[in-house]
Amino acid sequence: MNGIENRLSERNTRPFGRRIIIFSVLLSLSAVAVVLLSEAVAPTTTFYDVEFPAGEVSFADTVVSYEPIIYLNDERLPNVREPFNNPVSALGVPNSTNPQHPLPSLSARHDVSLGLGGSITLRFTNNALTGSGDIKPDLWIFEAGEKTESVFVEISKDGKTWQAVGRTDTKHNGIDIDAFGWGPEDYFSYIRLTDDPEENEHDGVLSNGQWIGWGGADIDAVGAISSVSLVSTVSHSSPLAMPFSKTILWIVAIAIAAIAIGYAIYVSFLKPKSSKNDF
Ligand SMILES: [Ca+2]
Ligand SMILES: [Ca+2]
Ligand SMILES: [Ca+2]
Repeated sequence: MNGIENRLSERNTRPFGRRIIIFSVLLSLSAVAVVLLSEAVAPTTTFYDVEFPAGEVSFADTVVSYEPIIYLNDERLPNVREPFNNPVSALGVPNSTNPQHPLPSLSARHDVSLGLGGSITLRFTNNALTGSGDIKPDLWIFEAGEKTESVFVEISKDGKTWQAVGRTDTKHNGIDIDAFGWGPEDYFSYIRLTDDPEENEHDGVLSNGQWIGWGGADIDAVGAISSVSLVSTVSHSSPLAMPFSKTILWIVAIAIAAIAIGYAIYVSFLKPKSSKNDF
């Protein structure tokens, strides 16, 4: 009998060790799945009442070129000056103005001036602009200041071939790319904004010896409301956040979590009481 008991004991001991390992692996996989999901299903972010379903990833990531048009204005000073000639200010989420204080102190400004007729080209690297399939705006230009200074908007898939998608104005900071024949199957990584020189803009405003305005549109941020995340910063056409990929990810995550929870319940409550030999 002792031989049989020993064999039973051995058999119970080994599975318990394996169970611990299996349970740990399942828990780890669940954690990985949750992290992947949190990446794939980013929380909606709202700026100035404009919703960005993909969150902060929606905004432009790098500067391709900055070509301001700079000249001496009536005060014999450059119409675009430091620190409003730093194109990096146009990247990331809006951070230069707020709805209550459209013109905060200069030290709180983080926007870049184009100068009359100047332009800036930005690139989305961890996301791409796409269409919504309807008339809702897909792109939003955050322009600093009390009133929007107009820019012409062009978008590109490869940074070489450009497509005009309209112009912003005082009432419209949003651009609907579906209206120009594009849709949810199109992915754009580049955007070029060119100040409309015909608009009745100032070329720099001096008040009581203090500069309070700069020439042309002042770009704070550029965000894709209709945005897809990209697997690679190199690829322009491999969106991870396709509905199909998300669904698969959800199914895998839920399945792993269910197995882990089921196993925990089994080990804790349903396992035969002989398990005390396991220790
Ligand atoms: Ca981005
Ligand atoms: Ca649209
Ligand atoms: Ca900014």
